[in-house]
Amino acid sequence: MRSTFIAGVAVVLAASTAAAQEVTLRAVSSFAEGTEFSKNFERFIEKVNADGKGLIKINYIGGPRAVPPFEVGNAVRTRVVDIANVTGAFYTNLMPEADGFKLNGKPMSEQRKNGTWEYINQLHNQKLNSYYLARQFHNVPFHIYLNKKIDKIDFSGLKIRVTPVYRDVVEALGGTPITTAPGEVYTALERGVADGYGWPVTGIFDLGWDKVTKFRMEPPFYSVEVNVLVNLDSWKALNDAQRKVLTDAALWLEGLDSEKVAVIKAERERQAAAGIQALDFGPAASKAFLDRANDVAWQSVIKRAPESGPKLRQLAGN
Ligand code: 173
Repeated sequence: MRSTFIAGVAVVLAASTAAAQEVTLRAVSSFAEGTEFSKNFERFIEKVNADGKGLIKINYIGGPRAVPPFEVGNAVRTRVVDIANVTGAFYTNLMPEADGFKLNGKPMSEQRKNGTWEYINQLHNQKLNSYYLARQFHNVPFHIYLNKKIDKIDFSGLKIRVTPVYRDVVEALGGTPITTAPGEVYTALERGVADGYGWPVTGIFDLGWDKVTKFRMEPPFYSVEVNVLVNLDSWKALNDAQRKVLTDAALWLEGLDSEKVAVIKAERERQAAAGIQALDFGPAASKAFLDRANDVAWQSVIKRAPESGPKLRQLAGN
């Protein structure tokens, strides 16, 4: 009788200790739920919740309806949320050099070995009070999509929807940049407020933009970066086992980039089938565009971040 009672108490104690140790993190994405640039983050959450049972759980609040895209960086910084899926382009107000991450398209396995991850993590620690848990989509490029046909790579007279990703190159080529969140792109095109927009090669079908897009300009340029950031105080409050669940899932998430080769091929075919015409001006014009795009972006990053800009450029090696 007595030993049964003691065993019972021991079980209850063990259960309550485990329950007390399970931490719940609040998560948001800067992209709409279920769309291309949220999907893998959502898979990451499922994995953490499965692998971390009893230790750590992520409560996914959702996409831009929860926190506007350009405020997600600040929401992580101030611990309004614990973890976020967000591109550096959306928090350049807090970290101007975040605009330089698109200029490094090396696989994360390499960036984690050669000191790039560590340096970018330090920048996040200092400027965004956050931990740089993962970077996704290093092998997915951007394009400029247009509704007016051009006969050379020149945006004179065109209004083009941008974020910091495309602003400098659009201006350098004579276009008028208009900054909007992704959620406003459809209406801007439909109303003719914009004649085109910057966006990755993937994802234009998610919000129906294929219906308001005529051309995709070649060549592809830069490298998409969507990061998983954890508020630094939330990160420090975790124990080793909890951090391991997140870190293992982060490496797995980065590995999902290998799926993108096939996704990009399928997406280009789907765009062609939807009547979106590629505008290709040949190898010489493409090379000139890529050189210009690279130059103006680094100049802009280095001007706004004179210390970290050159260091990021050296790490990117371009
Ligand atoms: O165009 C954008 O909104 C943008 O900057 C971006 C960045 C990464 C992935 C998708 C879009």
